[in-house]
Amino acid sequence: MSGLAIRGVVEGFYGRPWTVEQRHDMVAFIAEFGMNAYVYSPKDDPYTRRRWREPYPDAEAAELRELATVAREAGVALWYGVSPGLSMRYSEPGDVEAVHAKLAGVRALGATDAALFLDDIPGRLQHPGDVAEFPDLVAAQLHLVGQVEQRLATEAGGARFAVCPTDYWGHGDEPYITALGSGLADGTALFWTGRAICSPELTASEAELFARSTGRRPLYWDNFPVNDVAMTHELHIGPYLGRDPGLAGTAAGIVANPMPLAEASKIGIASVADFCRDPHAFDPEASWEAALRRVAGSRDAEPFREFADAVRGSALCTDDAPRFAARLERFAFDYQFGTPADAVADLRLHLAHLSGVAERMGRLENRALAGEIAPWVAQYARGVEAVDAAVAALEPQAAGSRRSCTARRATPSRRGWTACGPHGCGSSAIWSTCSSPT
Ligand code: 14T
Repeated sequence: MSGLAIRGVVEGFYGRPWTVEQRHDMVAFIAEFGMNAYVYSPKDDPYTRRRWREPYPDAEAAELRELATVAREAGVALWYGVSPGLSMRYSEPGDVEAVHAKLAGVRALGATDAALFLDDIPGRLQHPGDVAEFPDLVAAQLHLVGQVEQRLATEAGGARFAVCPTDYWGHGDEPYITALGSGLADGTALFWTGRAICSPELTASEAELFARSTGRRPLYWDNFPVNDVAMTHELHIGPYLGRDPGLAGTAAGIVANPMPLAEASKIGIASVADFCRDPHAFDPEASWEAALRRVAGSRDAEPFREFADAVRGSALCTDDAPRFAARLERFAFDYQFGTPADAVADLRLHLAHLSGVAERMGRLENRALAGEIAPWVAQYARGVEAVDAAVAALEPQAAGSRRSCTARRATPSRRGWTACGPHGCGSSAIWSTCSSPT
């Protein structure tokens, strides 16, 4: 079964854009995973959006040229997306010309393909001249798109072109997207994020509906593993779930929008690449485990896997810490129906192990990864500590429920009970035979 035609990454998040080094490294990484597209359009590169009319100053131009070279050598197409929508006057020939000029400028720097990003702008025409000239936003946008299509055809023969709509998510048959899609040239691609901005699922039947109404297969802009805007407190290193293998025959491609954290994003990106290469063979959990190993390195793979278990959550994955949840479930059962003191001691041993995992995350071989995940590791360590404190508080009661300890319960000293716990006796095996007075 063949994979998706366009598969790659869109540097399209809000927040600090990646550095030149991170981009070069990412191009190599995605090429290794068989991806073929790097869409360049960081929301906070001033020259893509706020100051879209201005050409790149020399230093930034040199960086883009270098990126184009690195991409070309890796066999990755470099798409450049310009986002003029915040200040664009569709009725002004000068503004339309400025869009052409911007795209011609980056093409001269080596960008192979072009995109027009009309996302996250007002949903209605704002400038009086536009309101006077066009019946609605979509008519104005089609006027612009049509001219860009023509210019690219005459000036940049082989360049592909993609449009990101203003309404970029939903069912796919809403009036706006239907009108926009129907007005595009046949070869123009249309981005879509699915049923939501961050879609838990992308299905073949939704893609088919989109294709019927817009005249083209969706080019998915998959908002995974991105964690910008309202998600900055989340670290998205979980598995790539909910993508229908039927997309193989119904989508034009998928580009993943990552986190500003370039290194940690590689985990999600590797799985998006695995999916795109062969959607029917894709196994989310196996791909995820392989990605964790590839990014953390084999020396740290096991502890990193354990940390990552507690950080699986995203729009795609609501099952946040399945292994730990199962461990707590077992504890609850053992505490109630087994030997409470053993249950407490066993869990505390495991928690001690997890706090070792947290400590280990600070010493990862992949230093960039260690740096990026540090705030979440600190939170993880605090969580482990909090659970341990809660479980430790059960110790007197747990010990009290054991016949061998009842004698001592009559005259407990605080220190005595504590000494009987895992910090004192050391293990549940010792605990169960412990009878020494303290
Ligand atoms: F163009 C799109 F397909 C798209 O997703 N645009 C942005 C994107 O740059 C951003 O990284 C992503 C994830 O936050 O979502 C879009 O941006 C938003 C979405 C919101 F719901 C910005 C603000 C929002 F309130």
